[in-house]
Amino acid sequence: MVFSEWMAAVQARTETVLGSFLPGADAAPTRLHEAMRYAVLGGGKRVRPLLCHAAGDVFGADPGRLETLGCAVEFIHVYSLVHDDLPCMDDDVLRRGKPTCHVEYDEATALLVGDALQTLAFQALVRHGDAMNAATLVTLLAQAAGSRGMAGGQALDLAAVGKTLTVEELEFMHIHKTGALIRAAVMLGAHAGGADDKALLDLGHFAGRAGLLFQVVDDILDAEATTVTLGKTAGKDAAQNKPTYVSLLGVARAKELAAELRGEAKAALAPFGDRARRLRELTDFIVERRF
Ligand code: GRG
Repeated sequence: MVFSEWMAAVQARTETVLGSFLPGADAAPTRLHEAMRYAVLGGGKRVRPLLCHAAGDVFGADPGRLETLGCAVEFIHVYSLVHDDLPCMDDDVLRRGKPTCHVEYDEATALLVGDALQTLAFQALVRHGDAMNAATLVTLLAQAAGSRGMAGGQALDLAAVGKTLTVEELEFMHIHKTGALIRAAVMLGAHAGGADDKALLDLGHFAGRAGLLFQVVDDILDAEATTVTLGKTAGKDAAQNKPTYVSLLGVARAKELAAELRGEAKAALAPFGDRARRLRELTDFIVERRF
């Protein structure tokens, strides 16, 4: 199957499984459930579920299991987007080409949507787990989403507004804010396939490079793409005086850095040979995406 067909199939299946985990919009409390479905369904590239599937494929993991693990990470991701868009954080009105959750509903509902999606993620995560494995999976995702992962990265991001960071400080922030969840997606897929310690180490290295690559490309797109193409407000970083790879290095050097990270990510996949084909293709997709 060519990459575009594989990607479309995983995205479609992810949409179905996400929908099956979400309470129906007619179930009480209807406004909250409707808002959860609004935030999760019908948009997004589903990069994290794709990474989870691609990592699991390296070890022949059960696709049904990868579906639920990928959805668990996607629920955390969507919660982070909903909260990030709130006026007290990034204060945005457009996400995935439609009004942000708090604009379409209200701030309190958006806050609860994030809360409820976070707990739903863990419900999804343990659907297939036996007792011990479930503990491993829960620990992995909780650490990635928590104060030593994504939430901590977001705290650093908020504190960095208007400041000049060094490239090392920027990297530290993004390893947590964006990278931690990307890493979790890869590692959960690998765990589902029973990867051994050496393989987990190699994939962890890949995931670290891929997470930074994702962020560097995100910064370039924010500077170069339009709001219509992105489906979210373009030029936001500069407008908010946020340190980014583009503001620190300039577009040309940021593009060189992306090329270096792409090479390093793929080099980390060498031990897996052709079994890591989808991870290589996804690395290219992360660079070549238009939104
Ligand atoms: C609120 C705890 C908390 C964390 C928020 C991830 C995040 C932290 C904020 C999102 C803001 C942002 C633009 C982050 C940069 C990278 C990123 C996560 C972009 C959005 O991810 P995509 O491109 O989005 O995968 P889609 O819509 O395709 O799922």
